[in-house]
Parts: sequence; C-alpha cells; structure tokens
Amino acid sequence: MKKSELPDPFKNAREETGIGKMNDQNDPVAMFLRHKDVRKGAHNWKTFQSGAIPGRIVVPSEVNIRDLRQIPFEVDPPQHADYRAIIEPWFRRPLEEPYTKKLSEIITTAIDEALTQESVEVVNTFALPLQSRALTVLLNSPYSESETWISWGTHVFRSEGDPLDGDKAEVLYTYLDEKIEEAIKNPSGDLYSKLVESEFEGRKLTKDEIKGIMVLTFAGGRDTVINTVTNSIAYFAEHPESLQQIKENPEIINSAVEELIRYFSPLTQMGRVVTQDTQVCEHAAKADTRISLCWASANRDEAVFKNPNEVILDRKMNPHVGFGFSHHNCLGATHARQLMRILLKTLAEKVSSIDIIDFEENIEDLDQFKRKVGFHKINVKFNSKNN
Ligand code: EMZ
Repeated sequence: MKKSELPDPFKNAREETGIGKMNDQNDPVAMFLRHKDVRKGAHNWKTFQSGAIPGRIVVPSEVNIRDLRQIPFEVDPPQHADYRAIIEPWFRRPLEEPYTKKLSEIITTAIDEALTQESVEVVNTFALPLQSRALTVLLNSPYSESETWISWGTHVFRSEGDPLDGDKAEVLYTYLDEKIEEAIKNPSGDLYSKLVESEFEGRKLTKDEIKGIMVLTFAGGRDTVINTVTNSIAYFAEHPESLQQIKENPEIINSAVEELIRYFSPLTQMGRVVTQDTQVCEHAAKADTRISLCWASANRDEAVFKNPNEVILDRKMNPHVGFGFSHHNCLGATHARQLMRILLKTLAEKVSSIDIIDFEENIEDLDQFKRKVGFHKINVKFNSKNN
C-alpha cells in the first residue's frame, strides 16, 4: 500500500446493509454509508436534527465537555438561515483579489522556507502554521495572532487522544471572551467586530452566540485543513507526475482540489439526533437516538463514483460531500478551496519532488471501523525545481 493511500473501511457495510454501527460513550450512532442516504438525511432536518443539546451531533460526542452551542451548525431551520445570513458574506471574502494575494504570500513563504530545510515535519511545522496564518486572513486579525493559535496544537477543542478532556477548550473560550470584549470596546475590521455589530431577528447577537460562531470557526477548519494539506503533500510525494500534470495544465486545479477533498474526506462524519421513529435501509431509527451522515463513506460509493479509490485529478463528475451537503454545508469551504488551489499551484511551480523520510499514521477508531484520516507526523524533504 502506498503511504499516501487512505483505504475505505466502509465498503462492505455500505454494500451489504448501508448502515454502520458505532458505540460512542453509550450513545450509539447508526451511520448512513450510502451517498444517496447521506444526502437525503442531510436534507431532512425535521427528522434528523442538528439543534439537539450542544455537542451531541459531534462524533465522538462532546456533551460531556461543553454546554456552549456552536452556531450555525447546531441550529436547525428557520433560525439556521438567519444566523447564516449574518456570516455568509464574510465567508465569501476569499473570492476577492486582496484576500487571495495575502493567502498566496503566506503559502509561498511556507514553501520557500520548506525548500531550504533538510527535512520538514509536515503536520506540526508546515500544515499547522499554514492553517493558522491563513486563518488570520479569514478573521481579518493581525498576523501575529497566528503564533498563539499555533501554540494550541492541532486540535483547539479536544486534548489529543482523550475525547472526554474538556480542559483544552477553556483556553480557547478564555481567549475568545477577551477578543469579544476588546471588539465591544474598540471595534476594528475583524470578524469579532463584525459579529458585535450584527443583528439577529431584530436584536444584537449575545456574547454566547458570538462565541458559538467563533468556536466553530476555530474548530471546524482546524484538523480538517491540517489533514488535507498534509495528505496532499504525501500524495504528491508519491505522485510527482501529478505535480507535473498540474504545472502543465493549471486549468485542472479546481477539479484537482475537489478530487483531493473527495478522496481525503477530512471530516469523516457528522451526527444528527432523530426526532421521530423512522427507518433507514430497513434499519429502525428510534426517536432520540443518534444517526450520522458519513461523508467519507458516501465519497467512495461505487454507485456514484467510478474507480472511487483512485485519485483522478481531472475527474469530470464529482458530486462529493466532503464539505457536507444541503443547508449545513461548510461555511469555510470557500476559504479552504482557495487555500488548496494556491497550495497546488505554488507546489507545482516550485517543487520538483518530495521524499518521505518517515511517518506515523493517524487512525480514527470508529468502533467497528478504523479509518486512516492522515498522519500524526510525517517527515519529508522538499526538492526545489532549481536544483
Ligand atoms: C465542532 C466540529 C465542527 C466540534 C464541522 O465540524 O469540529 C470538531 O473538530 C469540534 O471538536 O466541536 O466544531
């Protein structure tokens, strides 16, 4: 098996029953594995709700480690749309020229620096700093803030390896409380200030609502982006011809990014709570139990994707659900896509090849399934085009 390969652990269950079972802290999850069911489930917010108690739709569940509702992803229609309307224009800024220029500078600097080094540990010294520095552009915060965020490590919300340790979240919460107070006293052009002045259903947002939006902004795009960047580097290390393909045909960059997101599926699944007894794939889903929409499985569904386990950078039809689906689709997707497009373009321009030195895989334990999501560590050497 290639080191950059991410096998599909869901194939048999998806084909045989369409449902996966997972126990999670004694609150079991029935995982929808087929592309069709995942998309139907995502649409059907009346039966499969997001607005349950905070943390319950996350797998592993966070009910024991937080009370704060994350917004808008733990809210159902119609309020969901009202929250989303407040922040959607802000999250479309990545399409603007000055924004992409800043992102480009950050990415070029990271690659230029990596090219001078004998070896680079990609997760912690390339992808994490890149994610944090790029986030300063999304928040319109000073670049220097990224140093603090980098010091928090890959996960802002959970401690590594212990889903029941909530202490780490306190660091983020305290930080956000300060930033929100600052924005109230001295509004600037950043996202906190934008939220402080925003109106929701004819009133100002509360501090907890602002915090709920900010926590999601920090947590949702953290390990997902880090894994996507790291997995891409590993992929190009083993497929130098793909870098060449992108260099010669830059017009494939957009589809290449979509294909990598499909293949990596950085967020394995997202849960919902069942509001009324129902049935999925002949499986009874009882009210007040949990289901999940397994994006990672849907993205390898043979009924939709030809050769689903192959990365085909110029794949034509690609209705992947790597950014979720329906009204809850990822708000940060525009930012993540721009980051990835610029990363691919810059790598193709500057890097001739990448050598993997050593690595440690990151395997998610989903009870019945073990899924590789990326790496805990991977040391590589970037080789320059000019050598
Ligand atoms: C939640 C989640 C959001 C959760 C889109 O995903 O990301 C997870 O990493 C966090 O732990 O709280 O924000």
